[in-house]
Amino acid sequence: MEVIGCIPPPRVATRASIRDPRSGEALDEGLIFWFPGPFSYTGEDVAELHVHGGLAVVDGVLGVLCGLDGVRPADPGEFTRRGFLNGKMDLIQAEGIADLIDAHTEMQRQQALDQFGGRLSNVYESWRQQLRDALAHIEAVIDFPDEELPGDLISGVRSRVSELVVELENHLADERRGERLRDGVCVVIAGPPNVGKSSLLNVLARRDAAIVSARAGTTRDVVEVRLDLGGFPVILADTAGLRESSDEIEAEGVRRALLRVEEADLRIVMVEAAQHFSVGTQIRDLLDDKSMVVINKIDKQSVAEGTRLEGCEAWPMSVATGEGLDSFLGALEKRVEERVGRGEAPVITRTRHRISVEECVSCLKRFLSGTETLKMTNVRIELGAEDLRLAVRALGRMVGKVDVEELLDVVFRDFCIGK
Ligand SMILES: Nc1nc2c(ncn2[C@@H]2O[C@H](COP(=O)(O)OP(=O)(O)OP(=O)(O)O)[C@@H](O)[C@H]2O)c(=O)[nH]1
Ligand SMILES: [Mg+2]
Repeated sequence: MEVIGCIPPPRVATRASIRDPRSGEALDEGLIFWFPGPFSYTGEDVAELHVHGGLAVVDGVLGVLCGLDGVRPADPGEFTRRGFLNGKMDLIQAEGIADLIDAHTEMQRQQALDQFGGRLSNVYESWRQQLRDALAHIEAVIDFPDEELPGDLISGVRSRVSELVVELENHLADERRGERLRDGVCVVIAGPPNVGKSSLLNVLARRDAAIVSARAGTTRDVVEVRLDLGGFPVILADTAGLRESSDEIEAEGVRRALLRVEEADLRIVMVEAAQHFSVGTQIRDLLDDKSMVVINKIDKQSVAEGTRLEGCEAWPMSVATGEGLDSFLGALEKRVEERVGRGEAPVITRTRHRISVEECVSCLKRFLSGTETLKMTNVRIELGAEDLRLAVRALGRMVGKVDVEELLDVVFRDFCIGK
């Protein structure tokens, strides 16, 4: 590969003629960036070629590059992995990059960018630092048993650890908001057959994702679409109409529908205006604080304003004419936001983090119960120190400060190639 001219100035877009060094054949007129280490994404010397996007150009340039000695295509996530190994970011930030690449909605993007920026890492790092200080105090008691150490040293550590347990438990009690925002909020449409569930899904998805027909019992499989609702990601599922059926396939559809209803973060329970007084117990049983009631087909029969079903607020609607749809959508958006909307503090975004924080809390609780008695034996203090060590380790694993090797494949497995 020959770039006409010499190495360009660092971090400046430089126009270049890109040629095959062996044949001299021109491959493209493009841009080249030179990022000398350590001020690059990976911390190493990096050159970036910006070429035209046509398949032939990309294939041609890659073909020539891969023919050069010591050059090979990167593995998925390899650039970020190198960046992590060279200390450019910690594991939590690397996961933020992966989430940023996968972000489909505004709120997902904000959360990922926040995580990449290091806010979550800072929280964990500050807890780890405090625990390391606590551990150092306990170790002082072990190392210098005969010295004049302040008598209330252990009780000071205990009260600090108790405060941390409260902070960590508050962090865990986030109703999985961060994870939900990353994965999408599961909203399920359920109700009797033929009330217009699939019609509503199609309107929200803006395409004919589910079959609609005047015959009751049309939908059997769960039909899923992904939506962006005011910046929040939603996985909306349409399900089979709930009724007793001797048809084996429809009965299986109903079984699947009930499973989905059970797992859902939110439920849209749809009934028909003409029958909303007479809905059976199976439908009424679906109504709780996760449910929103929609009374559809008000173009055929009107319903009184303020109508409720089993005490649940209801939205009268006609999917056919669009009446009532906007007001329902506004309310749905609000409910979704309540589930995943973020407060000031950064939240857990992955199960991996949750497991480490839980492990840390259980080590700290063991420390507290092991050091409860006023008369501390050496063995008790040693065991207490070990509990604190394990707690520090659990937090260290999160940012990638310990047990790094075993974590790398898990973290970088889902990355795309080129990052
Ligand atoms: N008049 C009127 N008809 C509607 C409305 N919404 C849906 N329909 C009609 O109602 C029938 C059933 O609609 P679907 O969307 O298939 O109903 P569903 O609840 O998915 O039915 P199943 O899959 O059988 O449980 C179709 O003929 C729709 O065109 C509405 O607001 N007004
Ligand atoms: Mg249907």
